[in-house]
Amino acid sequence: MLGRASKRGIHSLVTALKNNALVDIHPEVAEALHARQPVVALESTIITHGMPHPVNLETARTVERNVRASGSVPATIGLIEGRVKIGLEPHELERLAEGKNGPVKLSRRDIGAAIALKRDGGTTCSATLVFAALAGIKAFATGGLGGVHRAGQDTLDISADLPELTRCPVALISAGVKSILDIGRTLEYLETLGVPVVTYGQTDDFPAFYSHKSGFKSPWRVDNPTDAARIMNVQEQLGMKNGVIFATPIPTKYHSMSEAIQKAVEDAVQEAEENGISKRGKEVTPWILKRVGELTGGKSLLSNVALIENTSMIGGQIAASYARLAA
Ligand code: PSU
Ligand code: MN
Repeated sequence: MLGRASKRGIHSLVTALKNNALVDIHPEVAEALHARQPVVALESTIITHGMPHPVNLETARTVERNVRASGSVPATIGLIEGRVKIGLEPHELERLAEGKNGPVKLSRRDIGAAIALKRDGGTTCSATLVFAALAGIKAFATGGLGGVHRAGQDTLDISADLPELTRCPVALISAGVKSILDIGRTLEYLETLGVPVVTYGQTDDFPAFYSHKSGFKSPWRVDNPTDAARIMNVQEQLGMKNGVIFATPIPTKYHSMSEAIQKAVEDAVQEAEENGISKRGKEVTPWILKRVGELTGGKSLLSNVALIENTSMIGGQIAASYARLAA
């Protein structure tokens, strides 16, 4: 149950954000939050750095439609000329997708600078979580969460997405983490951080993005939106400030492709190591994704689109269930 004080809190926060010089909440999103209707945040790095044009734009639109179809309001988050947009207008979505103004990839550390220097930007999971939490949005659907990179124990390349989930009480719905990462260490690190990991349907395994199986078990599993929403609700009632990961396996139709894609992932990761790309910080993930796309003749992109179409649908259902529970 949301106490009266926290309901008032959301109302005044929405009003404050509407008047804030830095953040624009789309009127439809502000209205939904005010009325405590379900809202699903969507990230924009997948648009600016994760997929080629025009597939990125088509996918961003489809994902918004899926959220609507499941009874929630979509809020794609991004930076336009230094203003944070919680809910993008169609022309803003196009601008980010076309990359006209050189959008940067934003994690938490980049937020202050990118706003101050009036940049366009795509928000990664970490930056999207920051703004979703700020606006009081409870669910966020994406494709793949970042994680501990291979040899991350030496390079310390661990995505800012992981610690962000300790600070933001938001449910993140993704198809797990990509097998370009060290999945075992990613799960260990999430345990250390105290971030709950829950597989949503299909399997007890923690899914590996292009594949429904990683060989690692998730600590928890649910099979419907109501149970997912109840986990969120318990954390909320206890005043816990961390989020929760609902790891949603790619649809069965795409399982048969996963082996070929996995082979390409291994090749791309090796190339990245040999060419020194694996030392180039935030460029690593986009580079490997692009290379896997080339090596699979576009198959990985098809899978990527399918899995985010799925997580957006399920994210919408979970947000709708949560809104009913919290009412
Ligand atoms: N997974 C994808 N496409 C993406 C990303 C992940 O399939 O574009 C993005 C997400 O925004 C994620 C970010 O938060 O990559 C992680 O980047 P890094 O590994 O640099 O932390
Ligand atoms: Mn990194």
